[in-house]
Amino acid sequence: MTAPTPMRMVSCAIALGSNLGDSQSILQDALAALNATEGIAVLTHSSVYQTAPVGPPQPDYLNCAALLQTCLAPEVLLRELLQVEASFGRVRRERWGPRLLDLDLILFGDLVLTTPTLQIPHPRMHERAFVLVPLSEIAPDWIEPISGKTIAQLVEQVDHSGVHLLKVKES
Ligand code: PH2
Ligand code: MG
Ligand code: MG
Repeated sequence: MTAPTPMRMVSCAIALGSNLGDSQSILQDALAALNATEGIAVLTHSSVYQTAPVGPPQPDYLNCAALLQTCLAPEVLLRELLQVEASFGRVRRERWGPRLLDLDLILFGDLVLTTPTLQIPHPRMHERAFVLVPLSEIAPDWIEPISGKTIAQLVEQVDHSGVHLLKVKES
């Protein structure tokens, strides 16, 4: 008899955003939906921030970040994230346009991966205060594997002026 293969658990970081509908409830409910997904556990999440939109003119966003633990492969995790987005009624229209829920995979352990459908680390994480500010709250010491810099170092390099703390995380 062979011993069962132990499940390999990986820590991941995701960014959540919403600028349509009741964004605060959508972010909270999305975290619950992810935690209820097989193979995904939500370890922690950041406070919620109100952020100026990057891209075409549109309403401000609410953004937060979360750390997940998963036994899913990156592409499978991405599919689950897209499924949760769809379950919140997201319809994909213009790039960077307004959305009910956006779930972006930012970091997957120390993996560096480029496929036609997925790039890890997220290719624009370094320039996005709306990703780095929430993430620095929950994972300041995580090393982004391409730059070799911590999230705390990366967040120092971006302009925070459009990012405002809205709802402090209750512990
Ligand atoms: N997401 C985008 C485009 N622009 N701007 C803010 N402030 N927050 C976002 O989450 C965001 C954005 C595309 O995913
Ligand atoms: Mg996004
Ligand atoms: Mg997205």
